[in-house]
Amino acid sequence: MDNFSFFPEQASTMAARIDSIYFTLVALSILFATLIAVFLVYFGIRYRRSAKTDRSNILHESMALEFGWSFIPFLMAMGIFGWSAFVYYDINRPPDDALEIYVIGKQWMWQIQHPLGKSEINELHVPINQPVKLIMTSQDVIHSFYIPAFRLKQDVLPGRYTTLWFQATQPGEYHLFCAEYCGTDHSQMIGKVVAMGQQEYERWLSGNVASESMVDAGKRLFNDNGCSSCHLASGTGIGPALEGIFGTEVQLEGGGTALVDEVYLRESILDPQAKVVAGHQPVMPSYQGVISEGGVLQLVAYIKSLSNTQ
Ligand code: HEC
Ligand SMILES: [Cu+2]
Repeated sequence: MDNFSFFPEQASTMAARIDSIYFTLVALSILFATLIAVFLVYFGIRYRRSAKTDRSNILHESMALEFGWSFIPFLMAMGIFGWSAFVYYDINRPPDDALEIYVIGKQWMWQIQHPLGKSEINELHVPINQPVKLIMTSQDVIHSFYIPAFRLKQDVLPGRYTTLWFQATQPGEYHLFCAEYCGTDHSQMIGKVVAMGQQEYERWLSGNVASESMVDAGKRLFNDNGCSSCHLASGTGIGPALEGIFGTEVQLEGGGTALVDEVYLRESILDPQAKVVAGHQPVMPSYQGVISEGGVLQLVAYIKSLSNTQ
């Protein structure tokens, strides 16, 4: 408990912005609670039954008062709404140049996969002063990825990808908690985020285990599972070519379009019949139960790499 604090240090670019909203709300609440309490006591004493206070000239209506106590709180509420919405918007828009790291939550641990192949359990190493985007999913129940020092928290859901982005500002080790009750050992589902300088991070990334990058692993799965026999780069196979599709809109059978993002790719692999590409037969087999969530992430990374032509 010695390193537990109610106000952890502010270690991300979002932290100070969120704290300002928080402290403003607390200050306003204290202000109004105090005002009401003081007037309550003051009037209670002043107009108590035995007091000889002047009770003539009772005020029955006042447009100015009505207007004032409706309009001023309204402005305050809208101000807080606008301010919070502004911050919320930024929290939900990862910058395009963010470093992408994949996270899988499972009972009861966090599995982290770095694009260049390094993977870790219950630890997340990130560089400071660079936006990092986490693409997260769960293998079983709902978890929640929570880093108090960054003031950020995002649910991690089975069957979906959610994202969380941040930019760490100081090197250090920070608590990582699962913030959604997820079963017996939920309280043990803890880890740490290690933020380090760019060079240290590079060194850490390239250190020991020369494992396969996510793209390479995805490419291997793509060949091993027969994807490559239907999805030919030439587009002449049974399935559509996957080159360059990421980030585009595809036409669907029966009208409509879909944006090709991580969620769409995952669905195309696990539930191919959910959205059938126009001009194709629904003949792709489902890989539900065949390829793990980790494998799907690697395939997604590989298919994304087919669209990186710069
Ligand atoms: C039997 C042939 C076949 C195999 C094997 C196959 N697919 Fe497909 N795939 C298709 C067809 C046909 C479509 C188009 C119809 C549809 O959307 O279901 C498709 C669609 C897709 C799409 C959507 C493409 C788009 O343009 O929107 C993706 C992504 C995809 N497959 C990935 C894979 C991956 C990854 C594998 C291997 C794990 C795989 N496929 C294995 C035939 C196949
Ligand atoms: Cu959990």
